[in-house]
Amino acid sequence: MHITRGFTGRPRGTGPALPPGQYDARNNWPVLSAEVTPELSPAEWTFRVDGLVEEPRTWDWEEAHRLPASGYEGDIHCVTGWSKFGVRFSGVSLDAFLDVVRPHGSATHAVAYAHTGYTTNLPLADLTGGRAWIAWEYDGRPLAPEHGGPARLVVPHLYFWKSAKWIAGLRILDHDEPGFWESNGYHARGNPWEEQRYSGD
Ligand SMILES: Nc1nc2c(c(=O)[nH]1)N[C@H]1C(S)=C(S)[C@@H](COP(=O)(O)O)O[C@H]1N2
Ligand SMILES: [Mo]
Repeated sequence: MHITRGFTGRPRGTGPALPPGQYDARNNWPVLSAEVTPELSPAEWTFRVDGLVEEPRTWDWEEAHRLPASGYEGDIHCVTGWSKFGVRFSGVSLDAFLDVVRPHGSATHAVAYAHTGYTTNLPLADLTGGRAWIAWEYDGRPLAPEHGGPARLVVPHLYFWKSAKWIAGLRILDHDEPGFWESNGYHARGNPWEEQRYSGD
């Protein structure tokens, strides 16, 4: 399996680094959900990519697992202030899904949506280049339902609200369209290193 190691601005040999205004959650992994955790089995889970693409497509659990395995080992940062060092997610790189559907040249953004209705917007450039995953394992075990299992989006270089739990799909667009938190005052992109917490930051 291909593992990308995060190098989120961490100076070599000095141990983990925190983005501005963040603290180390250590062994804690807080659960942050706007919704009630859904009962969603792998057999019921699907992932769809449509919008401005050549071939819109839906993958079920088995089909998604036939794509090349890929994962992320590194840090995650929540806008409420906690960061977690050295987490390990595995699944499939979003590049593998996007290679199949082939976004149009005019595509610039995406809205990720969950099986529960949660939405979040991202520039397409933040979802490509081996920086975003559909993940179903955490630390080598099935992802817990409260953390987005059976599968969630993981975009670790942005604040973790972009990493939609219970991911259902991506709509590819030629413009930016605010999702749930972004419509409620949060930043359109959410880069923790530039402390893009709220719109206007
Ligand atoms: N579907 C869904 N995904 C979501 C959220 C949510 O409320 N619903 N919260 C976001 C926020 S604010 C964060 S910090 C992370 C939290 O993930 P965790 O609960 O696994 O720590 O999920 C993100 N993805
Ligand atoms: Mo968050």
